[in-house]
Amino acid sequence: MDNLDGIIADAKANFDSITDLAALEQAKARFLGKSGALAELQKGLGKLSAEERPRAGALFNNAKVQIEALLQARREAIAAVALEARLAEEALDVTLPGRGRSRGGIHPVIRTWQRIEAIFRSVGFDVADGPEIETDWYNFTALNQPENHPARSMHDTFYVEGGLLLRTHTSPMQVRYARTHKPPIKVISPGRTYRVDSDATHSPMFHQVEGLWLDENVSFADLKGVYTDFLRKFFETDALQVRFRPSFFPFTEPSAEIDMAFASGPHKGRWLEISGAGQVHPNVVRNFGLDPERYTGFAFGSGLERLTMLRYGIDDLRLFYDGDLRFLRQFN
Ligand code: 2NM
Repeated sequence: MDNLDGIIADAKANFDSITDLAALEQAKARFLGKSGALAELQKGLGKLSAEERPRAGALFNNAKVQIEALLQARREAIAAVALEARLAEEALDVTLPGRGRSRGGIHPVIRTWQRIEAIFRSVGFDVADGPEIETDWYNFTALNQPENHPARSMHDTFYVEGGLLLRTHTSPMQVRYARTHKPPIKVISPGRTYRVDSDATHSPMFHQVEGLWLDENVSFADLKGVYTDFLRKFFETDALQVRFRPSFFPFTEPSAEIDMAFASGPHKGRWLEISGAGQVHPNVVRNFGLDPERYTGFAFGSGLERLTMLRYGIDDLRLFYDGDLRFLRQFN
């Protein structure tokens, strides 16, 4: 029993020299384990006389409690050091500036789309929507396109499975709209369109907006008024000229090409082709489910890319599809 203080001092020195928990558990075995220093002493307790035993037993238990307390204190000290190290390592400097977020923008062609919608809504037009994958009937037949027309060929139209195709213009949306609404029909149909065509001035996917006004007594004169008014609002100038040249489309008769000329700027005084248009063909009105003797009207179709290029002074169509942020950021 005289050894107890020595064993306690040994245990403390030993524990304090240890810096990791696994090694500490091994040290515990050396002092408190089955064949540890205390266990050896415990064997000796039995040999003591009945008078000596209680005092020795009390001393022994006291030593054991002390060693266990030392062990626990050391465990906590090691854990505290580990926690400090972790806190130091994982410390966040909340005063550092953030990475920041760049703001997305609306693509210039879509800005044009939105502006056109607003302009036509302001004069009473509705906006149609419809599928980009169409049937032959909505894309061609309903629009008076002959069965043998070259636009129907695989050189010009993307065909997909199931006899369907990617719409080559936005008119099928107008056919769908006209067949489900009663006159007066006053609607525009902006959207994506697809044609087998790809070079510096043609993209296989491009955007169109078409307009349709059908009612009793709607005439070619109304087309001139509505479209000229649209151009002046879109380009924000009344000083632009508009002219109509005879043309041909299967879905209109008579048909016209619409040209415009700016009074100033880089295009000043030059006639620019801006749209196709015409009086809706009686066969098409019939396919709308309406009587062409009673209902007449006009339709037009314009390219959104072309309108956008003229409005912003963009000289290369391909800039719209390259996704170059230096270009796109200029429209934010
Ligand atoms: C154009 C030119 C002329 C047109 C015709 C129709 C419909 F559905 F009413 F028949 N929508 N759009 C049309 C007419 C389109 O694009 C150059």
